[in-house]
Amino acid sequence: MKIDILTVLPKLLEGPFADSILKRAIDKEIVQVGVHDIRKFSKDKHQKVDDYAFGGGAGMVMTIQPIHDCIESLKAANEYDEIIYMTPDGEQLNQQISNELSMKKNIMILCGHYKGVDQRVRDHLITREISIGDYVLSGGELAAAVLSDSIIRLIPGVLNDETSALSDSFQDDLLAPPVYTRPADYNGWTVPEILTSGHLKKIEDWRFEQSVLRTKERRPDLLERGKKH
Ligand code: 6GU
Repeated sequence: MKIDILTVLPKLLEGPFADSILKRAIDKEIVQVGVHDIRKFSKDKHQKVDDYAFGGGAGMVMTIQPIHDCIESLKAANEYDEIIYMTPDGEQLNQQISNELSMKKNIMILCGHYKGVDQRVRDHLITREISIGDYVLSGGELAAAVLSDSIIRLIPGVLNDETSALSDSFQDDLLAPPVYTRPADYNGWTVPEILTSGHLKKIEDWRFEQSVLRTKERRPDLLERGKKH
């Protein structure tokens, strides 16, 4: 899979892919992540990528030309299943969307800045618009990193048994159960006895119970949606 991210602030996207699971996925060549600086495509003599909004009002708008040229240069080299625009007024990201996107071959992600991009980019070049929640970020870069992380970890071969995504919260509309590690007694704070009993079946049942309990307490809306329990 290839993920190409288009941004005016490429430095913001260095950190998230430089460590841990995402770095390993890139090193293993399971995913290729390209970060593309939109400014390099600007034909303006000062490499401008934004301009005042028609009709007035505060804030700058990202212009079409550099974005269009950047998208076209990538399209000339690869076929894309989706060209996603990160925007707070998009469809809200959830595990189902990440699952779906993790099965695609190539995706492009456009990060907005300032007051956003010229609407004609969204009308003519973008296939899907995604938000990561009801709050406003300064730009789409952190949201693009969140989206990429949630997708990449689901690609077969990225996680091993120990980090398996099957036991993640949300994967079956249930939150994950509590987890514990050594020591079994930390200054009188003990772990549930069942977990040190060695009874695998009982442990599995306990974990499922805890998952349901936790979901009922914290996210009853998930149980409504799942209608499984
Ligand atoms: Cl995708 N972009 C920005 N700028 N803010 C957001 C967002 C995206 N999702 C939630 N807030």
